[in-house]
Amino acid sequence: MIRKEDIQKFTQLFSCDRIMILMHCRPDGDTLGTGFALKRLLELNGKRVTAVCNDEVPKKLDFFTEGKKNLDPDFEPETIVTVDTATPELLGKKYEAYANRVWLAVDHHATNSLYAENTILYPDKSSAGELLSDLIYESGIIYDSVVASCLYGAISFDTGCFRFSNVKPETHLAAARLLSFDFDAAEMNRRMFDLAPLGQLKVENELLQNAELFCGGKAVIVTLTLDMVEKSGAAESDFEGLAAIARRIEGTYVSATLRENSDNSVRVSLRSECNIDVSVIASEFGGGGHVRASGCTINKPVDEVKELIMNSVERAFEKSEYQL
Ligand SMILES: [Mn+2]
Repeated sequence: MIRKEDIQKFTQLFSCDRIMILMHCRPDGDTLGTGFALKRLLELNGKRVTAVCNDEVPKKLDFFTEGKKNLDPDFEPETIVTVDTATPELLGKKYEAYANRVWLAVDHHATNSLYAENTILYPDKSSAGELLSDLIYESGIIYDSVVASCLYGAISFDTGCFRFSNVKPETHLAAARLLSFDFDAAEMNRRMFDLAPLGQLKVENELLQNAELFCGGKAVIVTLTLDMVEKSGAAESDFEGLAAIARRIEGTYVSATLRENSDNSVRVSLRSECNIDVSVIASEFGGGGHVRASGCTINKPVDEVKELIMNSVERAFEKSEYQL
């Protein structure tokens, strides 16, 4: 259920104009799907809308943007909205400066720093897509199959195709409503979860070759170096879903996926399949996220980062009576 005051805030957006929708950097399916669903919905209501993002749209997600790679503003906005973006930093260098002008944030991250003038925040929702879908439904606003397909894609992305523990009965109810519109959900899921360039599949294979178990086999760490990316011939953006690979290893409860960036920092993605809260580990290094999925960026060489993360995960296991 959506709170009354949030419905009010949301419907107030329809009396605004020249709206800029900001999505988080390194865009994923949730921020893109939610952003473009909202763009379409506002346009159906006669608004001028521009949807922007600091980084390029990954090829496998460009069906959300009708093939558009670079999302730059079309005009100077009057009203600014963010979707799926917990902190100003996540807007990226180009758009960080807009953070103090955000009128509305629509988000599902418990770590949202409340930087916006108004925040519609539901940490129980699987995705920003599910939240926006509920907002639209409970506001009684008419929408079309484009809005529905974008929202469905957003929910599917953040739930790993409805397989993660963030899926609730309400998630399926929202998806069911969206599926009553005419769009090809199966093809969308195939693009997001099955298809990959050969170069990427080869790198994923290599990633498993360097997998290292620790904490007595209960945790695993894998590393993607710049060298591996270069040799693969695949695009940078092809490697967004890597965190899903290590967590498949049987017997492990926590996984860490390290990715070397070109500025010598290392992006760390953490996943937990037990009661260990990986957002605590990520926040030790200035990051954040969810209990079972979080991340941080560390400005140190990859070997040092590996040791830091392994120590931190080990401490987390020592502290908690972990259970599935
Ligand atoms: Mn999300």
